[in-house]
Amino acid sequence: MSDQPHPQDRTRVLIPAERIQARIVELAREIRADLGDGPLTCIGVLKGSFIFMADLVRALDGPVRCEFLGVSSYHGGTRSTGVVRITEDLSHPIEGHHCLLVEDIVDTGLTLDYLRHFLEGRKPASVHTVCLLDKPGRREVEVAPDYVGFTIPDEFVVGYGLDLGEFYRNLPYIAVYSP
Ligand code: PRP
Ligand code: 7HP
Repeated sequence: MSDQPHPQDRTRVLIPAERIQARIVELAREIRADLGDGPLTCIGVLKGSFIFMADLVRALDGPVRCEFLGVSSYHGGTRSTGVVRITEDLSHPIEGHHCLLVEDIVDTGLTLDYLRHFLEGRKPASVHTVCLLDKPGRREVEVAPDYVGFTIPDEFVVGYGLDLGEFYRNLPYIAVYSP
């Protein structure tokens, strides 16, 4: 017997893979329409955004740099610890760059709020934010991502990069997890 969770046991599909892909194409168009076709530094927030980042940058036309920030605040559970920890810094300076912070989900908003200030301290030309999923019902700080893929209810979700205890990130869809 394996101790690995079986996705079908505890999950139900909320957003199928095809809807995610279609929405990402729309988001990429919106972002370029607003921000222009110049160089854009996309900053993926690890680990959760790695799949969204990979699909979004391939949908974006024009010159794109890819950077990553390692961040953790959930430490494996279903509740934010409220303490945002940077585990991996950017690999290059972003001074003067137009930046797009790429998040998988905005929940309490603590991570996005922290990272926005963190990046602004590096003197970029601009910082915009995009998240695939927004759970506005759970905000603890007032933050509003500039671009949102899907607004979702207050349920714990997994898949498409999002985890529970490091499992489920590989699901190609977003699913609600019920314990
Ligand atoms: C998740 C997610 C966001 C953050 C959002 O990261 O990827 O970065 O939580 O939550 P918040 O709005 O309540 O701050 P997590 O700490 O689970 O790390 P992970 O990306 O490595 O899974
Ligand atoms: C973080 C996070 N990780 C996975 N699923 C959720 O619903 C989450 N909210 N915040």
